[in-house]
Amino acid sequence: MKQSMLYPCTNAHRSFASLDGLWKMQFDPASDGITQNWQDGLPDPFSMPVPASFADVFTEKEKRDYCGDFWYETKFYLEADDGRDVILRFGSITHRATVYINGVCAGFHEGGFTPFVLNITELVRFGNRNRITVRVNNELNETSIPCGTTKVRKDGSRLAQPYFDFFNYSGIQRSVHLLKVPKEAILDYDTAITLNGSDAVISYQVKTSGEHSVSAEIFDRKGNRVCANTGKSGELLIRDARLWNVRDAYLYTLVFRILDDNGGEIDKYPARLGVRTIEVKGNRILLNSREVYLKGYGKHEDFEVIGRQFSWTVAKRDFELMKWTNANCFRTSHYPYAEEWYQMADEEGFLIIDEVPAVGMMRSLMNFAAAGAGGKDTRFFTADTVPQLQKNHKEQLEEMILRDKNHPSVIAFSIFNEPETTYPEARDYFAPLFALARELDVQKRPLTGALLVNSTPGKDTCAELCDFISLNRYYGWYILGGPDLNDAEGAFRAEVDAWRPICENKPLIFTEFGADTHAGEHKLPSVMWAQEYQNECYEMNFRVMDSYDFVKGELVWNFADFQTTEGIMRVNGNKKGIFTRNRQPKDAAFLLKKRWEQK
Ligand code: GCB
Repeated sequence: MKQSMLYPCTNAHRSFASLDGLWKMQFDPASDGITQNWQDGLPDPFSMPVPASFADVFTEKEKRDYCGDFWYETKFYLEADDGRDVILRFGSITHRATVYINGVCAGFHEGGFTPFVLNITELVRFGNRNRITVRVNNELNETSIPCGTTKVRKDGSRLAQPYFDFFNYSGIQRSVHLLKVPKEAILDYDTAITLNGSDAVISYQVKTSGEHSVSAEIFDRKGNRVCANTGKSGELLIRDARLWNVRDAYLYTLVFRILDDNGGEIDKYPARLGVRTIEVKGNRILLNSREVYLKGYGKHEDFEVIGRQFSWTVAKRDFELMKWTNANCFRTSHYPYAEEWYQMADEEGFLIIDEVPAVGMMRSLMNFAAAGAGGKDTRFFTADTVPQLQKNHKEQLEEMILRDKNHPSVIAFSIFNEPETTYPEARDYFAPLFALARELDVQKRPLTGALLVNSTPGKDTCAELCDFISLNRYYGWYILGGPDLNDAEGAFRAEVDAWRPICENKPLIFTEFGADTHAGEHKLPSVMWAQEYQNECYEMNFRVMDSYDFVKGELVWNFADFQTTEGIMRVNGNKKGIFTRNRQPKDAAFLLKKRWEQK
């Protein structure tokens, strides 16, 4: 295990301070900060909130679109040494970061959507002020997850050119914590759940950094202890277990303690436990052995001004809107979201398909365009960059699973979004990633990946790796939109017919479908971009989906309008939202609310 990803908590042994606030920042377009010793202090900084996506706070285009190296700096006071380790934890820095403590390099991390921790005990000055400097880089290339390229303009400035359809928000985008943890500490744990009649058996494994024994206890919501065991691994039996269910999310508390030889406590970590099982049987998805139909959204972490920064208030509004439309599920398209999203989903009883940032694995700007236009094969998985890409992909997958594996809300992992899967090298690339996920996830959740329009039976090489098939399909938009909607229906039916033999034994869900819609636009009869058309397009899609009993879920694209790179295909962002970017309903929200009430 690379690092402990446990979310910070406080108790008699552990404490943390938030380092969020106003930091200093400076762009480093010549990438010579290191040679100028910026790690010892930034020479000409401006102030910048942390966490934040820096882009949308600026009024100047070159700052918003800045691509390259940039630095952050802050200082913190550390009280006297109390014998515990001092750990610096970044919720995420996009996309790569080198961290310096008092001018000395403490570590490097690549991957913009997962936390990383650094043990800085040897680098800090106790009873003193300490400086953190971070050199960040937000360039995209074909080994980065997500993929893209970086263009150098005539004046030498760089511009991110994503192979994906969302703005390349970057910076220290999630919270920073300074933790104190005991030298002998709980590092990680796994749980796997089996239901036995009305009882539940929880097998657990705990990793610690020492040899002392571990105790495990489960408490119910009222604080009553319902079972206990000792040992770093074992089983816990909950009699008459209250299950965790969709919109009925009962959570127990699971407490691990490291005990010394006299029974004294060395460390303690409390976690929430939702008792639920998830499996695919034949072409059904079963939650607690009962079939569940997935209804909901592909989302983004995206909001006005704050970009990708997590906001409890925006997230709460999103959950309220999802509940209002009777949804039960969302996909974290196209990257792992801030940890707080999963905590809220655990509480609210929402199902999550958790996606690794493997998007843009096709040489095409904004990734939808080439496919929609019947685009050409780029043989992406035959390039020299592939071994390094796969290494990064594995690391991102491992970090996501390590971080999210104990959330009851997480019911599946998605290993990719719309790669070029139409030739055998793609399968060679993805098979080891699926194998890795199966090995790492003790709960053995179903695995999937969202397939692009040209990944059809006979052409696609990766669907067979998936436990359920996920299709992104834009019949009525990129394919046969507007006046051709009737033909779109026929073409869509023909494609779903072709999936039937595969789906005799595998569920099929739609992970994307929809139509760009301008919230202010109305037209009778309808035209593309008007609200009436968004409804008609959805009605057509639902007619088709309802005719196939192996279709087991529908996640519309997208929950809300979101920011993308500038371009002729986008009107200040992607407008396929069911809600506007500031979270007000378009007409389609009422259609979904009604449909999902009955579904
Ligand atoms: C897709 C992509 C998604 C895009 C969407 C669209 O297939 O997975 O990232 O935003 O299409 O709206 O074009």
